[in-house]
Amino acid sequence: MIELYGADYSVYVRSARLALLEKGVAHELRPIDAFASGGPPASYLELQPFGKIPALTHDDFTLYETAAILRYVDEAFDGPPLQPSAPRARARMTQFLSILDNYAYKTLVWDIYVERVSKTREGAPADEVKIASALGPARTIIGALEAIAADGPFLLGDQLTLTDCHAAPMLALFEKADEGALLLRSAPRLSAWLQTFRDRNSFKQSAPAGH
Ligand SMILES: N[C@@H](CCC(=O)N[C@@H](CS)C(=O)NCC(=O)O)C(=O)O
Repeated sequence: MIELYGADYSVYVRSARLALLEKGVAHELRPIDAFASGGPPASYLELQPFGKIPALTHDDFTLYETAAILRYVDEAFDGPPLQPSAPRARARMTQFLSILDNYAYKTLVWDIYVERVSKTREGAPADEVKIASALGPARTIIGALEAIAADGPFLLGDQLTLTDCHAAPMLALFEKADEGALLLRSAPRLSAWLQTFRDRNSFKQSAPAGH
C-alpha cells in the first residue's frame, strides 16, 4: 500500500506523483494542507517533522524529502527506469535536481509565480520589488538549466527521467507568470521540452484541481 501525503497544488507533491505515475505505481493521495492556518495536523508531523509536503508511506516504511522519494519510487518498483545508468547522465540528473531545489524553487515559484499569479488571483497586490529583484536570479537559473538541457525529447535526451518529473511542476508554474513566459522564450530547449511534457498523461493526471 503506497500513500502520498500532500496537496495537489504543491510542486513537490506533483514531482512525486509524476514519478509514481510514470513508473506505473498505484498509490493514494492523502490530503495534507501544508499551509493550513496553524500548520498541518500534529499526526502529520510524525511522518514529516518539518511540516513540508510530500511524505510517502509504503507499508511500514516512511520517507520524506522529494529527491529521496523520487529515487525510491524508481528503485523499489517495477516499471520503466527513471534514472540513467551512464555516470555522466546520472550526474546531470543529480545536478538538475539540486539546482531545482536550491535555486529555482524559491525564485521561480515563490518570488515570481506566487507574487504575480497566485496573489493577483486572490485579489492581493503583487510585491513588485520582490519580483523585480528575482528577475536577475531567474535569468541565471533559466540560463543554467538551458545550458545543461539536452536537445530532447526529455531534459536528459531520449530517456524520461526523474529530472523531467522534478522540473516540470516548477517550470510550468513559472511559465504562468508573464515574466516567466518571457524568460522561457530565451531558452528554446526548455520551452520545447515543456510544451511536449505538458501533453503527457501523467502531467494531466497530476494537475491541481481547478487549474
Ligand atoms: N525539502 C522538501 C521541500 C518540500 C516543500 O517545500 N514543500 C512545500 C510545498 S511545495 C511545503 O510543504 N511548504 C510548506 C511550508 O513551507 O510551510 C522536499 O524536498 O520535499
